[in-house]
Amino acid sequence: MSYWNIDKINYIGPHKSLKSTSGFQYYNPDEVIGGKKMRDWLRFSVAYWHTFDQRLVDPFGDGTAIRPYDKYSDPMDQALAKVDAAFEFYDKLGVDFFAFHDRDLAPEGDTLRETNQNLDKVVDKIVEYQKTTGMKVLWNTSNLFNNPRFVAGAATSPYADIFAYSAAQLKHSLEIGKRVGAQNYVFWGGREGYESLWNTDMKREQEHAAKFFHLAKDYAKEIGFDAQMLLEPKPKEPTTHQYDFDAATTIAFMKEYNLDKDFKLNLEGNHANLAGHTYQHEIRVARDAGLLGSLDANQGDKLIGWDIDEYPSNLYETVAAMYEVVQLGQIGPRGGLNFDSKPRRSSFEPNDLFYGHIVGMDSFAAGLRVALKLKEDKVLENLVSDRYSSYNSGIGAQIEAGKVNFKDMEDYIIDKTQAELRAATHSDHLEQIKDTINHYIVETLSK
Ligand code: XUL
Ligand code: CO
Repeated sequence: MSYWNIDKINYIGPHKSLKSTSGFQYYNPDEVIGGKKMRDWLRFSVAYWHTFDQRLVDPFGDGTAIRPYDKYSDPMDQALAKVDAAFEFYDKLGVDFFAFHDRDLAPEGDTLRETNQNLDKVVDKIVEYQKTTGMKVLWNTSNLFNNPRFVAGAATSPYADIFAYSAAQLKHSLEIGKRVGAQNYVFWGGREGYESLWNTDMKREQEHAAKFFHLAKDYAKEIGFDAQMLLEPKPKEPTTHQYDFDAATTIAFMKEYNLDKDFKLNLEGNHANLAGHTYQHEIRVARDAGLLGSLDANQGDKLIGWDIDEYPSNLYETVAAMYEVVQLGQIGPRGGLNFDSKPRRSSFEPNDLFYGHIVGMDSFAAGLRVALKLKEDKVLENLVSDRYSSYNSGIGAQIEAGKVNFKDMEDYIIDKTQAELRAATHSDHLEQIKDTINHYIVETLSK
């Protein structure tokens, strides 16, 4: 039986049609560019929660989504049917990876024991599918935020029983990660933050979070689950203040609690925007720290201002993100682009899930093509190295080598005139840079 009324999505190449079709115009999975197949550069992943579970609710209304497994009213029957639908979806879309939370897959029981039993049945079915399809798990994670028990946090809950429950739930999720061969394991601390500082012992909560992460990585090692551990920053939503605010804050936390050897970052476009940053900024911060792990692909909307998780379509942003990736040579040691994205509430038909992934995958494939061309032509590389060239010799080289102190620099500079100092600076011609990038986007994609 077929769940999705659409043919397999193939690469059709650009210019066959200017109108979006059910095919990729830029994503050609086996084409080698920049020394690697596109599928290996991009490592696209489908997010189980947004694709198969999300009903397209918003704060003002019920879900509008029509899904092909809606006819199953028993939650376990539906959970098992969703696995069939999911694997047909992956095949038709032509992706190699998927990602999931424990709670995406199966309904909760009354006790954790019952919940784990439900989950194991669905995971059994997933493992069988993996054997025949070769589908890989980019990452799995534990949903420690949805149930009311997590009202005040999971690892940072003031209630010790909730910490213990979270640890036990996570334990099982790590075991599942091992069974499905997940390449990474993500922690997004949905409720790990505070609503108000008046009733919060912030230091104690952060120590508890660090303890939780240490216990998690120790248990993963103990059971031989060899995934790259990742923390996913987000500044707010759902709590007023999330502890893993952005890349820089999370890196400081990782260093303070000695987690930076075992953990890296999973960065998301819309989260970056909520923190007042660009996606490129967050990726650069992680790249510079050697801590880029993986990417959640989505975009926000400045006019809406909350976490709407739109499918990426903004080429300028995908070029900027892929520029960072191309400079690094990879997304992360085992990273990929996971579509933590959903259709708008008004795009409620099943095939909108395909159209969303098509625009997302093609936007990142286009971004990759442009970024590689910028790199090949050394457009920005030359510009940046020229901008700092005064450090290559003379006083600049002495500063970098630590050979001069404040007194030496005073001696060097004290009699230079206003005009001489002005001549030491140069216009950035930023408008020209942006014009050049526009040309690269248009030209690269019209070839
Ligand atoms: C929430 C979010 C999550 C994480 C995984 O904003 O991004 O879906 O990616 O829990
Ligand atoms: Co995410």
